[in-house]
Amino acid sequence: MNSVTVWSTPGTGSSIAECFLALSGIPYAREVINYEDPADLARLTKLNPLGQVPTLVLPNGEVLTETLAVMNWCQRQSPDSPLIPKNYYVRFQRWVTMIVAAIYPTWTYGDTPAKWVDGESAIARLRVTTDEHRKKLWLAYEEQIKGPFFLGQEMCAIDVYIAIMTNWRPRSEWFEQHAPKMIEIKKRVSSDTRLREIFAFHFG
Ligand SMILES: N[C@@H](CCC(=O)N[C@@H](CS)C(=O)NCC(=O)O)C(=O)O
Repeated sequence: MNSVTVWSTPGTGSSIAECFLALSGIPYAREVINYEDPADLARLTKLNPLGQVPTLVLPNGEVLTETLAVMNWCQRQSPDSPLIPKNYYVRFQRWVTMIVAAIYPTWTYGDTPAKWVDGESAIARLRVTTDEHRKKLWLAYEEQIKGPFFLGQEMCAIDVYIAIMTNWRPRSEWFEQHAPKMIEIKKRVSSDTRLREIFAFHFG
Protein backbone atom coordinates (compact mmCIF):
# COMPACT_ATOMS: atom_id res chain seq x y z
CA MET A 1 0.00 0.00 0.00
CA ASN A 2 1.20 3.54 -0.75
CA SER A 3 1.88 5.61 2.30
CA VAL A 4 0.52 9.06 3.03
CA THR A 5 2.42 11.85 1.25
CA VAL A 6 2.73 15.16 3.09
CA TRP A 7 3.56 18.18 0.94
CA SER A 8 5.80 19.92 3.35
CA THR A 9 7.68 23.23 3.54
CA PRO A 10 10.34 23.34 6.27
CA GLY A 11 9.47 25.47 9.31
CA THR A 12 5.75 25.64 8.50
CA GLY A 13 2.55 24.03 9.73
CA SER A 14 3.35 20.98 7.63
CA SER A 15 5.12 19.92 10.80
CA ILE A 16 1.78 19.90 12.64
CA ALA A 17 0.37 17.30 10.26
CA GLU A 18 3.59 15.30 10.46
CA CYS A 19 3.37 15.26 14.28
CA PHE A 20 -0.27 14.15 14.12
CA LEU A 21 0.67 11.27 11.82
CA ALA A 22 3.69 10.28 13.91
CA LEU A 23 1.72 10.32 17.18
CA SER A 24 -0.90 8.15 15.52
CA GLY A 25 1.68 5.65 14.23
CA ILE A 26 0.81 6.36 10.59
CA PRO A 27 3.82 6.20 8.23
CA TYR A 28 4.23 8.98 5.68
CA ALA A 29 6.60 10.33 3.07
CA ARG A 30 7.57 14.00 2.82
CA GLU A 31 7.35 15.79 -0.50
CA VAL A 32 9.46 18.86 0.25
CA ILE A 33 8.32 21.97 -1.59
CA ASN A 34 8.63 25.71 -1.17
CA TYR A 35 5.23 27.35 -1.52
CA GLU A 36 6.95 30.65 -2.21
CA ASP A 37 8.47 29.19 -5.37
CA PRO A 38 6.03 29.84 -8.25
CA ALA A 39 6.59 26.42 -9.87
CA ASP A 40 5.99 24.56 -6.60
CA LEU A 41 2.99 26.76 -5.82
CA ALA A 42 1.45 25.96 -9.20
CA ARG A 43 1.77 22.22 -8.48
CA LEU A 44 0.42 22.67 -4.96
CA THR A 45 -2.55 24.75 -6.04
CA LYS A 46 -3.72 21.91 -8.27
CA LEU A 47 -4.24 19.87 -5.10
CA ASN A 48 -5.20 22.63 -2.69
CA PRO A 49 -6.83 25.80 -4.05
CA LEU A 50 -5.54 27.72 -1.02
CA GLY A 51 -1.96 26.97 -2.06
CA GLN A 52 -1.22 26.04 1.54
CA VAL A 53 0.68 23.36 3.37
CA PRO A 54 0.14 20.89 4.86
CA THR A 55 -1.47 19.19 1.90
CA LEU A 56 -1.70 15.43 2.13
CA VAL A 57 -2.31 12.78 -0.48
CA LEU A 58 -3.81 9.71 1.18
CA PRO A 59 -3.03 6.12 0.18
CA ASN A 60 -6.23 5.97 -1.90
CA GLY A 61 -5.27 9.16 -3.77
CA GLU A 62 -7.69 11.46 -1.93
CA VAL A 63 -6.39 14.89 -0.98
CA LEU A 64 -6.62 16.00 2.64
CA THR A 65 -5.89 19.56 3.76
CA GLU A 66 -6.50 21.60 6.93
CA THR A 67 -4.64 20.49 10.04
CA LEU A 68 -7.86 20.06 11.99
CA ALA A 69 -9.16 17.66 9.35
CA VAL A 70 -5.80 15.85 9.42
CA MET A 71 -6.17 15.49 13.19
CA ASN A 72 -9.64 14.00 12.81
CA TRP A 73 -8.52 11.63 10.04
CA CYS A 74 -5.54 10.40 12.07
CA GLN A 75 -7.72 9.72 15.10
CA ARG A 76 -10.21 7.83 12.94
CA GLN A 77 -7.41 5.70 11.48
CA SER A 78 -5.85 5.09 14.89
CA PRO A 79 -8.52 5.27 17.59
CA ASP A 80 -5.87 4.98 20.33
CA SER A 81 -4.06 8.06 19.08
CA PRO A 82 -3.59 10.68 21.85
CA LEU A 83 -4.65 13.60 19.63
CA ILE A 84 -8.30 13.82 20.68
CA PRO A 85 -8.69 13.14 24.38
CA LYS A 86 -11.37 10.80 25.65
CA ASN A 87 -12.42 13.37 28.25
CA TYR A 88 -12.71 17.15 28.26
CA TYR A 89 -14.76 17.12 25.04
CA VAL A 90 -16.08 20.68 25.20
CA ARG A 91 -12.86 22.23 26.43
CA PHE A 92 -10.81 20.39 23.85
CA GLN A 93 -13.07 21.19 20.88
CA ARG A 94 -13.39 24.81 21.84
CA TRP A 95 -9.69 25.55 22.20
CA VAL A 96 -8.43 23.40 19.34
CA THR A 97 -10.90 25.01 16.94
CA MET A 98 -9.98 28.50 18.06
CA ILE A 99 -6.36 27.87 17.09
CA VAL A 100 -7.20 27.11 13.47
CA ALA A 101 -10.14 29.47 13.16
CA ALA A 102 -8.70 32.54 14.87
CA ILE A 103 -4.96 32.25 15.46
CA TYR A 104 -3.76 30.57 12.26
CA PRO A 105 -5.30 33.26 10.00
CA THR A 106 -3.34 35.99 11.79
CA TRP A 107 -0.25 34.68 9.95
CA THR A 108 -2.18 34.18 6.71
CA TYR A 109 -2.89 37.90 6.58
CA GLY A 110 0.01 39.22 8.66
CA ASP A 111 2.84 37.32 6.95
CA THR A 112 2.07 38.76 3.54
CA PRO A 113 0.10 41.96 4.24
CA ALA A 114 0.88 43.41 0.80
CA LYS A 115 -1.16 40.60 -0.72
CA TRP A 116 -4.30 41.89 1.03
CA VAL A 117 -4.03 45.68 1.32
CA ASP A 118 -2.43 48.54 -0.60
CA GLY A 119 -0.26 51.36 0.62
CA GLU A 120 2.71 51.39 2.98
CA SER A 121 0.82 52.40 6.09
CA ALA A 122 -2.03 49.90 5.57
CA ILE A 123 0.53 47.14 4.98
CA ALA A 124 2.47 48.04 8.13
CA ARG A 125 -0.76 48.32 10.11
CA LEU A 126 -2.09 44.93 9.02
CA ARG A 127 1.17 43.32 10.17
CA VAL A 128 1.01 45.09 13.55
CA THR A 129 -2.69 44.50 14.22
CA THR A 130 -2.54 40.78 13.38
CA ASP A 131 0.61 40.40 15.51
CA GLU A 132 -1.03 42.17 18.45
CA HIS A 133 -4.29 40.23 18.11
CA ARG A 134 -2.35 36.96 18.12
CA LYS A 135 -0.50 37.91 21.30
CA LYS A 136 -3.80 38.63 23.04
CA LEU A 137 -5.17 35.24 22.02
CA TRP A 138 -2.02 33.38 23.14
CA LEU A 139 -2.30 35.01 26.56
CA ALA A 140 -5.82 33.57 26.81
CA TYR A 141 -4.35 30.13 26.04
CA GLU A 142 -1.63 30.58 28.63
CA GLU A 143 -4.33 31.24 31.26
CA GLN A 144 -6.15 28.04 30.32
CA ILE A 145 -3.17 25.68 30.64
CA LYS A 146 -3.58 23.23 33.49
CA GLY A 147 0.00 21.95 33.19
CA PRO A 148 2.14 20.26 32.35
CA PHE A 149 0.08 19.95 29.13
CA PHE A 150 -2.89 22.07 28.02
CA LEU A 151 -5.53 19.78 29.50
CA GLY A 152 -3.40 18.36 32.32
CA GLN A 153 -1.29 15.22 32.44
CA GLU A 154 -1.89 13.94 28.90
CA MET A 155 -0.61 15.41 25.64
CA CYS A 156 -3.25 16.16 22.98
CA ALA A 157 -3.40 17.91 19.60
CA ILE A 158 -3.58 21.38 21.21
CA ASP A 159 -0.11 20.78 22.67
CA VAL A 160 1.24 19.97 19.21
CA TYR A 161 -0.17 23.21 17.80
CA ILE A 162 1.38 25.16 20.69
CA ALA A 163 4.76 23.44 20.35
CA ILE A 164 4.95 24.29 16.65
CA MET A 165 3.36 27.75 16.67
CA THR A 166 5.57 29.08 19.48
CA ASN A 167 8.40 28.94 16.91
CA TRP A 168 6.65 31.66 14.91
CA ARG A 169 5.99 35.35 15.58
CA PRO A 170 6.06 36.67 18.30
CA ARG A 171 8.85 34.04 18.73
CA SER A 172 10.48 32.35 21.70
CA GLU A 173 11.65 35.41 23.61
CA TRP A 174 8.11 36.78 23.90
CA PHE A 175 6.71 33.41 24.94
CA GLU A 176 9.47 32.94 27.53
CA GLN A 177 8.54 36.28 29.05
CA HIS A 178 4.75 36.11 28.78
CA ALA A 179 3.76 32.48 28.36
CA PRO A 180 6.09 30.18 30.32
CA LYS A 181 3.53 27.36 30.42
CA MET A 182 3.47 27.30 26.63
CA ILE A 183 7.27 27.10 26.58
CA GLU A 184 7.08 24.11 28.94
CA ILE A 185 4.63 22.43 26.53
CA LYS A 186 6.96 23.16 23.63
CA LYS A 187 9.91 21.56 25.48
CA ARG A 188 7.94 18.44 26.32
CA VAL A 189 6.41 17.95 22.88
CA SER A 190 9.60 18.65 20.92
CA SER A 191 11.59 16.18 23.02
CA ASP A 192 9.07 13.36 22.57
CA THR A 193 11.04 10.59 20.87
CA ARG A 194 8.30 10.11 18.27
CA LEU A 195 8.58 13.75 17.21
CA ARG A 196 12.26 14.65 17.53
CA GLU A 197 13.10 14.10 13.88
CA ILE A 198 10.20 16.29 12.79
CA PHE A 199 11.29 19.18 15.03
CA ALA A 200 14.91 18.76 13.89
CA PHE A 201 13.87 18.81 10.23
CA HIS A 202 11.57 21.82 10.53
CA PHE A 203 13.16 23.93 13.24
CA GLY A 204 16.64 22.47 13.82
N1 LIG B 1 -6.07 26.37 7.97
C1 LIG B 1 -4.86 25.79 7.45
C2 LIG B 1 -3.75 26.82 7.49
C3 LIG B 1 -2.49 26.36 6.76
C4 LIG B 1 -1.51 27.49 6.54
O1 LIG B 1 -1.81 28.69 6.74
N2 LIG B 1 -0.30 27.11 6.12
C5 LIG B 1 0.71 28.11 5.82
C6 LIG B 1 2.09 27.60 6.25
S1 LIG B 1 2.23 27.52 7.99
C7 LIG B 1 0.75 28.35 4.34
O2 LIG B 1 0.67 27.43 3.57
N3 LIG B 1 0.87 29.63 3.96
C8 LIG B 1 0.92 30.05 2.59
C9 LIG B 1 -0.30 30.83 2.22
O3 LIG B 1 -1.26 30.93 3.01
O4 LIG B 1 -0.30 31.35 1.11
C10 LIG B 1 -4.51 24.54 8.27
O5 LIG B 1 -4.92 24.44 9.42
O6 LIG B 1 -3.86 23.63 7.70
